[in-house]
Amino acid sequence: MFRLSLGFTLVAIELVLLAQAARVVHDWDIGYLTVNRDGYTTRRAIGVNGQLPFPPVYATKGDTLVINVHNSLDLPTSIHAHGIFQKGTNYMDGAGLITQCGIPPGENFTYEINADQAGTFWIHGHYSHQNVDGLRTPLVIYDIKPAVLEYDEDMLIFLEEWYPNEFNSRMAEILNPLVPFPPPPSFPYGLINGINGNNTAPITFVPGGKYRLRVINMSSTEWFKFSLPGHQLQIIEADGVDSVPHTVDGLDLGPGQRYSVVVTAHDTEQYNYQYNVTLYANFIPFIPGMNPRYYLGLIEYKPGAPVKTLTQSDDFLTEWSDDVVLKAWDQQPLMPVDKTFNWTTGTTKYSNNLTYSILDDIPFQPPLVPPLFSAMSMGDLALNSTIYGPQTRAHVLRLNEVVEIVVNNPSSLYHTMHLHGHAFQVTEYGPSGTQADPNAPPIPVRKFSEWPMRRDTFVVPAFHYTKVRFLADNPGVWIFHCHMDVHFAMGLAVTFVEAPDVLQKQQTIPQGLFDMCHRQGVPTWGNGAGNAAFNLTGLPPIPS
Ligand SMILES: *[C@@H]1O[C@H](CO)[C@@H](O)[C@H](O)[C@H]1NC(C)=O
Ligand SMILES: *[C@@H]1O[C@H](CO)[C@@H](O)[C@H](O)[C@H]1NC(C)=O
Ligand SMILES: *[C@@H]1O[C@H](CO)[C@@H](O)[C@H](O)[C@H]1NC(C)=O
Ligand SMILES: *[C@@H]1O[C@H](CO)[C@@H](O)[C@H](O)[C@H]1NC(C)=O
Ligand SMILES: *[C@@H]1O[C@H](CO)[C@@H](O)[C@H](O)[C@H]1NC(C)=O
Ligand SMILES: *[C@@H]1O[C@H](CO)[C@@H](O)[C@H](O)[C@H]1NC(C)=O
Ligand SMILES: *[C@@H]1O[C@H](CO)[C@@H](O)[C@H](O)[C@H]1NC(C)=O
Ligand SMILES: *[C@@H]1O[C@H](CO)[C@@H](O)[C@H](O)[C@H]1NC(C)=O
Ligand SMILES: [Cu+2]
Repeated sequence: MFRLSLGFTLVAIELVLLAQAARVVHDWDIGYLTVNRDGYTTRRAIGVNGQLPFPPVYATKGDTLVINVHNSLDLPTSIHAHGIFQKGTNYMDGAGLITQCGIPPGENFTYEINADQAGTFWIHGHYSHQNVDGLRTPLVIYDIKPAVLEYDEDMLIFLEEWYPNEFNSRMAEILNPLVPFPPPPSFPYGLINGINGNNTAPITFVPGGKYRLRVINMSSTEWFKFSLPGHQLQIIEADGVDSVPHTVDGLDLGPGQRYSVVVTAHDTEQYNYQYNVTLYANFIPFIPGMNPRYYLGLIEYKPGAPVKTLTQSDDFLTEWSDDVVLKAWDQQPLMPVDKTFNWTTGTTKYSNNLTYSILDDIPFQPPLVPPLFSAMSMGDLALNSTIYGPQTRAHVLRLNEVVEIVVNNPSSLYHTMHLHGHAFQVTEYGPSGTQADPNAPPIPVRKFSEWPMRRDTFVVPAFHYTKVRFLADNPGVWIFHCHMDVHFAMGLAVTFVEAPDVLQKQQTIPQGLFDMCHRQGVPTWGNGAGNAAFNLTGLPPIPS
């Protein structure tokens, strides 16, 4: 386990840490290696400095994270700190082809990321879905003030799915017009803290101890449930936002989501217990031994003590982690809406026989010029969304307007939506479309009660809509995309261009980012096609 002993001396620590805002430096040589992670398949993967998993990154609020990336791959790469707002540093967001060109093979780029927020985050590749092949790691930023609940130890539990083949070959199969959609699943195995889920080392509990478990879903497609039968989980954080403590039996995490829970150990060391990680796909049928997959790990009070096995029903979801039940610890009230987007997701085969996913009428594709460079170079025209090119799905926002998004999902697929640079107030879930099973119980409308919880990644379950709001207080270009990489690759994304007029005055893109584009022949001036004004000649045609 990865752990840090905190003790009860948080106030003293706070004083020391304030005086010591540090530069936390990591050198990452990102390259291919051949590994067997799940105990079944040996395959090529993406690791760092010759190893996988990447080591977790730890910092303290106020620090600057310095990640010096050397790209030893044969394709461009980039890294994104998921959940970090990048206020004033949009160009460090790492969104490939949105805020930067990729780092070319053989070259270096140094990310400087301000750790202005505390909580549980992760860093992952954001170019060509390299995250799915291994380029992902937890990012924990310790707070300088006491947590919502006291605890003795801080532990990380990061969950990943691991496929037998590389993302691009799986994607080629999914997009192959000759393979019916959806293709037969190549169901992955589950990794817990970077290794085969059934081989993960026991978690040690001391009687009466209190433990903060930071559970991170770094998956790309599959979902996870996490529970610790015989113990209760008190949620105190979701996606880097503190919550009013809320007790649940288990967590249900979508790709990209994180929770911190505080668990109080039993008073005796009479028994050991098991935690249960379930990896499942809700969009394909039950397949015995495959979907779902279960992993049981030991909670060890005393080596050799009998294990108290407690089976739990699949229905613990009645007490699952639910965004509209959680309340924000800072008691921020619901923000009044200025602008609403009401979008409906869809996945269909187009006339070119390829399957695309859409959020907003047209499948997203990056334009020729990364839209951050268009926003910075086009003067007043940057306020007109047309210049970014239709497939960028750019929506220009005014500074400080409150935007409501309704994502309707009238299908049996699930989506997990993530916006860079922001956390949403999650306000409502309800029914969308007609459920495939006529005997299924009707889906109720569920609304927040007070102080809507904020998080940077929310789920839109099958046949549901989800409503969220965010404040456009972060000038920059921010992609809003499904965090299920297959859907993102098929086009399920839009781009928010937030206050480009303010952005132009406030920020300067470092020279290294211009150089990176130029060396790849990508223009850093002009509209989405690298031309003046509204001339978009040169962009690929929109699929129809
Ligand atoms: C490039 O990055 C690697 C790994 O992060 C580092 O070891 C090397 O010193 C860097 N080279 C330069 C020229 O910055
Ligand atoms: C993890 O994320 C994946 C992909 O977004 C999602 O399908 C899965 O449900 C998530 N699991 C958990 C436990 O949240
Ligand atoms: C993990 O171990 C449990 C308990 O022994 C077993 O039921 C389960 O099938 C194993 N999971 C995998 C994926 O091998
Ligand atoms: C593990 O949890 C799943 C629900 O996610 C449940 O179906 C399964 O029975 C549990 N396994 C055990 C041994 O409790
Ligand atoms: C969104 O639009 C659909 C029709 O396209 C409509 O049925 C639904 O009520 C709208 N939702 C909201 C919240 O406006
Ligand atoms: C799409 O597939 C159909 C059926 O296989 C075929 O008739 C048609 O020519 C294909 N269209 C294109 C653009 O390839
Ligand atoms: C953006 O430019 C287009 C093309 O010139 C024009 O039709 C449209 O009215 C402009 N939109 C705004 C909001 O100015
Ligand atoms: C539009 O851009 C294309 C490609 O850069 C260029 O060839 C063409 O002359 C431009 N058209 C106009 C009217 O400027
Ligand atoms: Cu999706």
